[in-house]
Amino acid sequence: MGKKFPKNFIFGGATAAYQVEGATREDGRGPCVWDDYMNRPGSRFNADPASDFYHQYKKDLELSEKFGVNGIRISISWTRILPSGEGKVNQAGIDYYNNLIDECIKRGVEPFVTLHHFDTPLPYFNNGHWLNRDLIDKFVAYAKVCFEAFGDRVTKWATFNEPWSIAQNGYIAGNFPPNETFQIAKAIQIEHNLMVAHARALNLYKSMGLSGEIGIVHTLEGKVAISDKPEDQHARDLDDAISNRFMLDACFLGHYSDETMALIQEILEKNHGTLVTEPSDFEDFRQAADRIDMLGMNYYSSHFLQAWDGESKVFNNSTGEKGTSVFALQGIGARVSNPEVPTTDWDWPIYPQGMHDQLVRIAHDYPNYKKIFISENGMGYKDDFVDGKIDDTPRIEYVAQHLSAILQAVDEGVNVEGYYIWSLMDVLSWSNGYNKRYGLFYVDYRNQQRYPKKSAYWYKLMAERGELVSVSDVEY
Ligand code: BGP
Repeated sequence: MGKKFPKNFIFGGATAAYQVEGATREDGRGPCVWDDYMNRPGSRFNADPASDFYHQYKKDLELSEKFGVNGIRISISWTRILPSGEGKVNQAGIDYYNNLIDECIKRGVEPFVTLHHFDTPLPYFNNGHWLNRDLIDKFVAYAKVCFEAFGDRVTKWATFNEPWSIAQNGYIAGNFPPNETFQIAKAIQIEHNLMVAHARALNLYKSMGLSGEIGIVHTLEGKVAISDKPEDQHARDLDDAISNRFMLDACFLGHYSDETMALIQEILEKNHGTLVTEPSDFEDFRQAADRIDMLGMNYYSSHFLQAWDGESKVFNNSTGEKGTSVFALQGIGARVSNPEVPTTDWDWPIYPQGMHDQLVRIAHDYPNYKKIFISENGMGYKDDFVDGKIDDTPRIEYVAQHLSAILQAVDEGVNVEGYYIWSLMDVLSWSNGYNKRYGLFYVDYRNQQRYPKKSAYWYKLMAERGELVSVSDVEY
């Protein structure tokens, strides 16, 4: 411990509109895909009131200020601004985000705003979602409304949160709407279409003469071969190509490299699919790659890959019953457990080395990157609430190990300017509900009271000292 953070490092907290706001039917908000999905028969939970951030944001920002949190990731709900996705702007939505952004600034908690964090307007979802290229234009038009309304005060923007999760979870793993499984070619097409939408929104921002920074948030999953066997190493390369490299190339090279395309083509051939692109996509990519200001990197886990010739099979552990996950994809590989690496109750390997390696990889493979923010990292945990206190020492240890990995990468020359813990307060988890908690602040969902966890006091100490502190330094 005791390692110093870079000067002006942001100690942030992350949220996403749908996971915190609640109030899904208030003040003229239109429906998004998740409203229907979470209210389907048999659903275990929904987004009302979630953490009631729509009404409680002042409380959360006051706590942020008190606990040294000087940055917050928020996202904008597209259908609060444009209830049917396009057309008439809903003034109440603009007012809400204006008030929220102003409150962030007043509290010294700098907002980092994501335009799309999974919550596509329902009509577009029903009309082909990101497989339908019409959605690209709709997204760029929505982005313009946001840049015009908030661009005078917001200086950190991300176009999308985790395109890979939209593609993988919705079309391969089947735990996000539309719950399709093993549609690997569709997932690749969606990744491409999202990269075009990202590039076009970024190019629009740059054409508007605004003074902030813009980039994208990718989840960068570490990929490690389980053995030295060439076939396991190839499985690693294939999984890395579809999960990480394909989209990083689009964002930072401005094209898909020959090596990346060879891996993607191999996956497409084994899954009898093709990728459709338009020549203008690559002009958009090229311009955006020249101008991207920052990368938001989300990191939770890495996967250990083994070659796999069989049929695809997936089981999603969405209840925290340890040891139940299965993930093997035809034409790619199987994600297997590594007995030397511990996992969370949700079977996510705890592997901070993977975070370091992904940071170094960005700097090495994409030397035109300018800066990286860790835009999400944290540990899902079934916190015990005892007499108003939550001792979440395992979370502190998880985060400390990851911060140490980041500082190691910084020592090796990678430019990381901030860390946004997932999550600021406890939030709704998309496919797990409310018992998988991540927050610095515990939310008692019965009455929306907030309680700072031990991790909040630890985070505060770190922000004050500007150095990594150990769990034993915290009094709680
Ligand atoms: C990321 C998302 C977040 C958040 C986080 C934790 O993929 O960007 O929105 O949900 O993962 O995931 P989960 O809630 O499934 O544990």
